[in-house]
Amino acid sequence: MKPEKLMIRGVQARAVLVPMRRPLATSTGAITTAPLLLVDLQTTAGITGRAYLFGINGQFLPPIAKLVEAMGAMLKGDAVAPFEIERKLRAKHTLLGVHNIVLFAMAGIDMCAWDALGQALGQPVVRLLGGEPRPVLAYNSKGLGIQPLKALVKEAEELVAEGFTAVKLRLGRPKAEDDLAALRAVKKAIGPGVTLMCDFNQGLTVAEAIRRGHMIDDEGGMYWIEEPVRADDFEGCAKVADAVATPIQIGENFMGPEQMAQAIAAGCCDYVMPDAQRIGGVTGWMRAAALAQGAGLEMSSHLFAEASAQLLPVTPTCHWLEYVDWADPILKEPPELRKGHVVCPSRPGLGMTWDERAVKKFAA
Ligand code: SMN
Ligand code: MG
Repeated sequence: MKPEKLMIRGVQARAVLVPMRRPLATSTGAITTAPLLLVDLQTTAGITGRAYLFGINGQFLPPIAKLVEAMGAMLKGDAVAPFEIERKLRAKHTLLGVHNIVLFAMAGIDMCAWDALGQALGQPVVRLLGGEPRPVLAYNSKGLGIQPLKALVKEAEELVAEGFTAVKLRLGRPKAEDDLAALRAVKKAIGPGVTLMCDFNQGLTVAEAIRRGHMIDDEGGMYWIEEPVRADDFEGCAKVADAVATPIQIGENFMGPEQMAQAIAAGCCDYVMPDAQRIGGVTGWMRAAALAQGAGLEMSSHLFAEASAQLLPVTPTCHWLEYVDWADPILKEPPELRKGHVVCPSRPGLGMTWDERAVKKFAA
């Protein structure tokens, strides 16, 4: 099939609330179900491009769905050409602001468009981008939320037993010494051979982040400290990165490559981890990957294991894939794991098809 024949017929969005096997408590609250928006982009050739968005909270899904569908109507009859789609949607939303949920909706459509192109060419997205499918090193990020130590230790052992060589612990308890106790308990449970990251989910002030950062430095053995302060406080985060020896990781809240460029210019982190939805889909990711390459910063992914498995192999400073299984129940073929890696499938497109029975069951 010639991709130039591929035109957009319409876009639909369906909300699902998928139960999580391991609820996740962060410093900003607990997530017990995965609120996903399933986006289907229909083309004239009968191919449907598919992607999902993560809504954080089920109540946020309807407004994102409305935006996705409004954008779909603007694109009716246009070619499935991600750069052209991006140009048009950015122009149409300039005065509203290409930010936050506008950007999420655009990213959903972008990922669908790349998926449809991959299906039309019979190739996985990684090959469309010039790469080859290969397994990507992953950390198990499904749990280790803020919870009592006994449950934390048990979960740490279970997550490592799934074959991973790295796990991520959520921190940001009211008292620093309670974070330290959690860190020590998990470190002891996983042993010295397993890499440990931690994530404060923006929970600290700059002064407190420096204090807890020094505590973590003194303790030793922490691979990165993620989002210690408010996500858009690049100046504050730069102070933390200067003061603390443990590498600072941010990026899941970069709103497009433009904001990532600002963060890099502020010198506020040692590593970056864009999120396929916030960075602007496949298109935004590739631009972010060039920024990370230029700055010499290792780049990891945030959530979206399926799309990230296609994107990290073509990321010059490829670092870690964040693995969660939250979309597994609604996927016919969930990501395959191999020795602590996520396999990049060679199925066409992003390789996701919905399990319609499960979609019906979990419909919001
Ligand atoms: C996170 C973000 C959003 C939802 C769940 C968890 C967390 C992470 O910051 O990095 O995994
Ligand atoms: Mg995080």
